[in-house]
Amino acid sequence: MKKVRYFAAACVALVPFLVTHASGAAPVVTPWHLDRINQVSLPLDGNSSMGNLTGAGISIYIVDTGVLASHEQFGGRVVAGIDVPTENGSAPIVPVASDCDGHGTHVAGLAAGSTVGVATQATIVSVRVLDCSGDGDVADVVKALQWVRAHHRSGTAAVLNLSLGVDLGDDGTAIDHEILSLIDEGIVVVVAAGNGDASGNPFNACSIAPGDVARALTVGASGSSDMVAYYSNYGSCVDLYAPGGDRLRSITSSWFTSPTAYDIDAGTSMASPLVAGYAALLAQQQPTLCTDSIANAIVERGTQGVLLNVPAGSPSKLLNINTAAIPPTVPGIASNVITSTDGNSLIVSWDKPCDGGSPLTKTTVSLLLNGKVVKRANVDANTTAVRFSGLSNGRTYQVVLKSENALGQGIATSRISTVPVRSIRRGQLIRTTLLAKGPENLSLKWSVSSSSKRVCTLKMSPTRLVTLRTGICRIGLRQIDGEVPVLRSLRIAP
Ligand SMILES: [Ca+2]
Ligand SMILES: [Ca+2]
Repeated sequence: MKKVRYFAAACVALVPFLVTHASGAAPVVTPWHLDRINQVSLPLDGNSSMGNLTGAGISIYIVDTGVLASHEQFGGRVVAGIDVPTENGSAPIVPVASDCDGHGTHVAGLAAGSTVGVATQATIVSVRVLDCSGDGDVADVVKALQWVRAHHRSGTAAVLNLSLGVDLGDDGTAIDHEILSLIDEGIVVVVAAGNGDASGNPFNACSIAPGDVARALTVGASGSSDMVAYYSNYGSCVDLYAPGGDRLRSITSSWFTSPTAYDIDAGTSMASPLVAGYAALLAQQQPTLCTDSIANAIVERGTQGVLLNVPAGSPSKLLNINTAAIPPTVPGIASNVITSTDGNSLIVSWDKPCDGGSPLTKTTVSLLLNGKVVKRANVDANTTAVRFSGLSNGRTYQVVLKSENALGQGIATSRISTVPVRSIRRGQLIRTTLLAKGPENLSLKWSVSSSSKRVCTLKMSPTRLVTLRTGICRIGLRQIDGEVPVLRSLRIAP
């Protein structure tokens, strides 16, 4: 057994969860890992069909060593996302976010390869956090996950796979924090449970990040005879098992050495992307579902009682591809809530939440001052901005949003502090940051609206500036995918 352990410059170990590796295996027509998960019990029936769903239109973010985009399994479906090691200057590779290790290409193949993967038409977004030696550190993973959050278009279903992890004590909570915000943002997050310690002894998956995140799908590994794999971490943080291979039979998938290369690996790294592929199928079928609905359905549908040697405290559930419709729920919570000031008004804008599978009927926006609701607006499902007028200059308010569908009211957002209400005088020079406020860690960019008619001019090069009436300007703020923040001063022209 070859145990691969990677060390970051900061002496924090980020471990791709892979236990064995052998190259040169030929592609197989019916991989056992796919054959197994579309049926309830052994023996294998030789059928690996996933039905009519393919994951088409759904992005799966593969946070790993990169992905060989030209591999025949991907048919041009790989999008180069962020490449943190190259950005850090440590290991430039061409093309960007390609793979010089192999792990990420193998994992991506299992999630979305055309014959070795589950979601055969999903889009793969390569998010490279580990370099050619498989080294990476927590800060790089955090940076990559923040990039994913900005890149993801709110309100569209997506999936993220992390076949790596770190001890919670090695600043793993920093990764957990980002994972939770991705789930809130509408991304189904699937993570590997891990392959035990340096000596190969499995341990409780609750002691690694992000395997310990309850709302993530944490996946253990099983072998070809349905035995829980000898290396697989265990415990209550494991949600379900999926084929990851063992000493008898490993998992065949795409490899980075050429567009026609394959290899066999075993590990929870291989089990996790099978679940990610399944999540993409469900997301394609019901793209407005909230992420927790998809995650819960995947766990509930796991086949109970077929696994052997299940460790005490671990669930006896094996991945089972079941594409029945998922019942609708109440809506999720709005994201990207932005507040901007306009004279004695506040403008609140947001991105629509997941509707839970039943159309939104209304959104209620409450404005609070000193903890008391002072104004409330009920708007229809398609409205994503409201104006509150007649407010007190210099005061900071709070907003709370809650959406509703036929099943009832969703959970309210937390109380979000607004910018202070501020009158803008002609000729005043003011920093744009004082006029509007968006979510933390998100990039904000400004541009000038063509309707500004030179009433408002910008000193630097920021955003959308819309004339409200002569001499007074309204600021519109929009998050731009992957852009660097541009927050400058603007001048309100006479
Ligand atoms: Ca089968
Ligand atoms: Ca979980």
